[in-house]
Amino acid sequence: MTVAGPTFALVVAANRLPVKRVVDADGTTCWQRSPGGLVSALESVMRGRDAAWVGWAGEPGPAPEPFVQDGVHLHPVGLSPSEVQEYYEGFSNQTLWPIYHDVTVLASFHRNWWNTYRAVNHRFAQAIAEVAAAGATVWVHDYQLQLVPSMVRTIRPDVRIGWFDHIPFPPVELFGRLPWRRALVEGLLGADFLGFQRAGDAENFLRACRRLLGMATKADTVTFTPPGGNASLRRTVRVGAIPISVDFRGLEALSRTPEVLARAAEIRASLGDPKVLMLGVDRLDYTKGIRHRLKAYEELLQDKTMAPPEVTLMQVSTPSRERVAAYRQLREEVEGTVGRINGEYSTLGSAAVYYLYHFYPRAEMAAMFLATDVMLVTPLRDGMNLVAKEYVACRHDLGGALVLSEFAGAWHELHQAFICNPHDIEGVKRTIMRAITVSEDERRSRMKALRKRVEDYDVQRWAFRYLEALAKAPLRPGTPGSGSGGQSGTRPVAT
Ligand code: GDG
Repeated sequence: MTVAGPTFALVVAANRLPVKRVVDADGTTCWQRSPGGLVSALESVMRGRDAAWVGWAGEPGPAPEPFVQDGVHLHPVGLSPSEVQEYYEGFSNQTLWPIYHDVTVLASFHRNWWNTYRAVNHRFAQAIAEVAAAGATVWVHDYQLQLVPSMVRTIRPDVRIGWFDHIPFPPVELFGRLPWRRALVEGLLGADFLGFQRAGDAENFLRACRRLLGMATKADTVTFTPPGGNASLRRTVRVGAIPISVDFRGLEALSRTPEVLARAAEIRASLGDPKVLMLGVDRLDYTKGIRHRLKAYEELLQDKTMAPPEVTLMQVSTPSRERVAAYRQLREEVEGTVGRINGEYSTLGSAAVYYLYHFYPRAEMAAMFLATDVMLVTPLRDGMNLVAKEYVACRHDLGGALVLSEFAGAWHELHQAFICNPHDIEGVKRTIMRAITVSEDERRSRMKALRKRVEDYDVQRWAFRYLEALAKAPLRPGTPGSGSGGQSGTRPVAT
């Protein structure tokens, strides 16, 4: 293979580049940092490294020329309109996303979507192979690119390959429904290390290897011979839970700025200085439990347990996947419910729900977090949920309370939150009331403990732990004799 352009020691690949193109009033275009959990997480990790990011620029059509933004080489992959529809909106978001989130809505299976998913994954693999330096580290992200690890390994056996799953990995009973389950598992097993948000996700993956493909697993490793390969190609892949986090110091510093502090006070004042301000911030996605949250709130208003202007709810819903029918339907339902609640319970000058279907700058988000008494994070299923950690990182005043679903990955670290099962509406109501009425001492000591966890384990630590695990795989970091060399002679560690 000829390598034409520059190459890099670290190559990150994700469906989307961390930027989007914006057109100014005078017609000039520029690239702006774009929203999303992955972008928030990786931004601080890539700055200052010899690194490239491979991804789709977000618009159908030929790939723009590679360019450099904030010191990172960005290498766009082009997708045609039909590929956007079949690979992204179709297979990724209407087949995999529902299956990986406990079939919160039904999944659709189409063979042409799968064929396009495979073709696009192959294009990503080729782009990665072009920009990876000899012996580079390649870090592939998320469910849209599950075939990329084995495709890269075929083209570039010299590189070290990791994959990180930002969303849950489903139980074998759900994963097994996919007609392409074998190809997906084999695609992932091209990696040296597979990282998941929760131990349960890693276990689900190992179970899929064993139960669906008859592979041998031992502790946190799976050993197998690649399809069509002979015994000499036998490989061992390690899996592990390395939960993602947030830029604690950056968020804390932002939320201490005089501008953000002043804006937080201004937000409260503009809402009529309620006694209790509650907040939800989510991509408008059916996995986030927005309907369940609104139902619990509506019942609390109905019961007369609370009423505006003393209490109000601000719901920020960031536009997401608007071309997928389930998302359009969700928007209609949420907006219908908000309209009904406001019609019934708002009074002149004080709304029961402030519903905001917008994307806000980071500083505005920090001000909203600071202004809030009770943060509602109630997903039905969520890989992690960065909003929960961001809220905690911004509360340097030890104010506020976090209501958190036990189905968010974040629950596994943030036990001092007010925990609820979003399906249990009575339970959600009780948890909200507890978060509102708990003593100040208890609320502050809970927030202190939450902040300690996120401060000790921030996004930089996450990236360090991930890259260390990738360098040592299939051995564990810290195992005597573990190195970052190839596979020969390495053995899985027993735990
Ligand atoms: C996936 C997994 C996992 C939202 N609205 C605005 C805004 N945001 C930011 C939040 C947060 C991010 O977007 C959303 O991250 P989440 O983690 O909540 O959710 P997903 O987008 O579903 O992310 C998830 C994540 O990947 C990372 O692994 O945690 O489980 O589903 O950072 O703050 N940011 C700004 N304005 C907004 O209006 N600036």
